[in-house]
Formats: sequence, structure tokens, C-alpha cells
Amino acid sequence: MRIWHNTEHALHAGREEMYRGRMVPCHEVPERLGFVLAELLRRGAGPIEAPTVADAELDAAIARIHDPRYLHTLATAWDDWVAMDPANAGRDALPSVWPLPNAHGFRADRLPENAAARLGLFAFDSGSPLMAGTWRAARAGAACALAAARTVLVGQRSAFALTRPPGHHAGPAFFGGYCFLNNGAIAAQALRDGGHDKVAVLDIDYHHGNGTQTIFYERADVLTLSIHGDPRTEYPFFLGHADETGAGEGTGFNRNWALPRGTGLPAWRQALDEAMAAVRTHGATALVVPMGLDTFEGDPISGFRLRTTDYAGIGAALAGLSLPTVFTFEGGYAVSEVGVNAAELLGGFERAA
Ligand code: OKP
Ligand code: ZN
Repeated sequence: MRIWHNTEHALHAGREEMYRGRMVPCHEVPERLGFVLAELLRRGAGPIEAPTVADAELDAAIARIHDPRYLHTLATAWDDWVAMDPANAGRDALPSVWPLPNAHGFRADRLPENAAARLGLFAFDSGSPLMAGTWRAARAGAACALAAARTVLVGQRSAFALTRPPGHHAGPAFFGGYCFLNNGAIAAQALRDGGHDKVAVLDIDYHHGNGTQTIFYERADVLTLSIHGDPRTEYPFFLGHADETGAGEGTGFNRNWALPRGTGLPAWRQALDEAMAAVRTHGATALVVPMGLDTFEGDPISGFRLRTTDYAGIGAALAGLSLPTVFTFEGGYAVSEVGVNAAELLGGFERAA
């Protein structure tokens, strides 16, 4: 499997996130990617390369998914944060005020001149710090996603965008859940633009892929499917229910499997089988799998009970769809196990493909 590795990912390394009234160490740490890379290298997977994508082509691919005002804010966020107060250079940027445009009559049409407020306009949580290298890291990650899509567009069976920060919570104009640019959506759109009329995104991260769902919610050409912890009790809480099935032209082209905490392999695999049946019914000719390994029983912030020995079978099942497939690296916070679990899943896919 061709693996596109974000060599700039460590430029994004948050210190703390807000959690239940206090600042706690970030879960989404650079070591996560390091463990995946080390395990893939150990197993001789690859080739593992850094993508070379022309700036203009990368910007165009990102702009197919994200709003210009949002991208401008992300690109300038750190400089704005430091300009607000030179002492800010010593701490990560986090929003602390939100306009809640849907609920409280606040205006979202004016871009505030205050850096923290500006972040609040585009953030949906207080757990996703930005720092000096966030934009560069996220942008280089989008290049991995684009390179992975191009790999399958030129006829290879599969590719893996090995990048962080993750992407599936990022929407057209919002960040959160450690995600800034939606790598899976960028890959899916690149597949559409490269000639696949019907694409499916099958999100297997523990958390609902709310960003991806929102991006494609009114579209019939990209089927979005997500298997995740029930949002009644699990992050991101405000989206991911089974009754969200798409809108407008996209009606019928979104499905969610919201499973209770404690779900183990049998019920999870049942959901996967249903989701794969939906991919076939859609007639997708290409597949994107936002791959979170936080379904693992040892994950510190999640509630499913998948085991290391389960992941190869999941990869093999996905290969049974017989589709050109792009994997993107999403969650998985049991840092030392995430590498083995990712390699098991990808290895299971490859052996069955
Ligand atoms: C991102 B991805 C736990 C707080 C949870 C957000 C979780 C984001 C998950 N202390 N914060 O989908 O893995
Ligand atoms: Zn997750």
C-alpha cells in the first residue's frame, strides 16, 4: 500500500486542552503518528513517502471543501494570537467566546478583530488548541490526502494518508475535535473531480464524523456513513444520530450507526456489514475510510471494546468491497498500541485485496 507521510505533522503539538473545567494534557500528540510509522516500517509496509504537491493544486483541493474566510483565519490565527498580546507566544491559542449563530442571535457575518473571538467564530469546542505550526502541519496533511487520492486515481488499489492533526470533525468553516482540515473529505472530493461519479466515505473512528457529514449532507454523489459512539453520551454530542439521513438532493445519502459504550466486535461488525451494504447499493466506485483506532478497548477517551486481534479482519472485510480505497489516519489515543492496531487493519486489507 502506498503510504503518504506528513513530515511536518510535529509542528502541531498542543500542550493542553480544556476538559471539564480544567486544562489537561492533549491526547492528540505527535507520538501517535510516530508509533504508526515505526510499526509500518518494522513490517516493511509501503512505500512510505512524503508527498510533493504543487502549492496551487493543493490550495485548490482544500478550497473545494473549506470556505475562504475560514482558511484565511486558520492561516493567520497564530500571528493574530501573538499580535493580540506578545505574552501569547508562550501559550497555545484557544477560543473562549462563541457566537452560537444558530441559537442566540449572535452575528457570524462580521469577522472580529480579536484573535480569540475570531477562533470562536470557527470553533465548536475548547479542546483543539492551535500553535505556530498548526496551519503548516494541517496543510501538509491535506497534501497527503490529495496524494493518496491521486494514487488510487492512477490505478493503485489503495493508499494511506498517514497524517495528523486528524480531519473528520472539521467542516466547511469550523474546526474542533483536534481537526482543522478535513483530509477524508479532501480525498473524496479529489476522487470525484478525478472521475469517480459516486464516492463513499465510511468513517470507522469512535467519534462521529460530523465535519464530513456536514460537508456532504446535501449531496447525492458522496455517500457518508459513520459508525461511532452514540452522541447522546459521546463526543461530539450534537450530531451523529441515526435519523440524520441527508437533506435536499442528499436525502438518503447519509447514514449513522450510533452504538452504545461497551460495544464489542460482534455488534460493531454488524454495523460494518450494514454500512458496506450501503456502499454497494450506492454504486460507489471509490471509497474513503477515515480510520480511527480509538475503537480499541484500551483507548483512554473512548468506549468500544475492539481488540488488537480484531483489526486485521476489519481490514479484510473492507477489502471485500473491491474498491479503490483511501485511508486517512484519524483518532486513536492508546498511544503505544495505535501503531500496531493501524498496521493490523491495513495489513488485513492488503492481504485480502
Ligand atoms: C477526535 B477524533 C476527552 C475530551 C474529548 C474531543 C475528542 C475528539 C476526538 N478528554 N475531546 O475523532 O478521534
Ligand atoms: Zn475519534
